[in-house]
Amino acid sequence: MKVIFNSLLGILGLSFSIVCFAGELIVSNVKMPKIPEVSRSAAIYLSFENNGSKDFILTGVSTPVAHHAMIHQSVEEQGVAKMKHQDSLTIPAQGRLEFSPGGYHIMLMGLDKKLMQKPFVVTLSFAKRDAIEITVKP
Ligand SMILES: [Cu+2]
Repeated sequence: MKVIFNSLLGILGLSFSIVCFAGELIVSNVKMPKIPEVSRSAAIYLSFENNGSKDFILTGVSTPVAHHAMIHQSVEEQGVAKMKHQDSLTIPAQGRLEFSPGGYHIMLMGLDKKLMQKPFVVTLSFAKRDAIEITVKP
């Protein structure tokens, strides 16, 4: 199984990561678009797939490479683009939740650019569940 997993990653070019949590929650398509040299903030996008019978409630994010990490939703109000902080988000049982440009994203602010030169860990916290760690490749 491990061999198959590794060879799949090879074929697909290591541009994403998959984490299985208790065989129920799958995190995939983890992406962080390139940011300008001077920028100290970045967005991360990913996909959640909940194959379990109970909701997962995402309650927070953290990473050692940023002073602040939070869950945001991009919205447009009266023609003005805004980002709204989300205290929690539900990944419904047998459902999906996509973080994508123009919608939900993990927002990193106050980046440490040195730490970001290598793959880094982002911890996702859930209500009543263990946290999981994903690896983001800059
Ligand atoms: Cu944001």
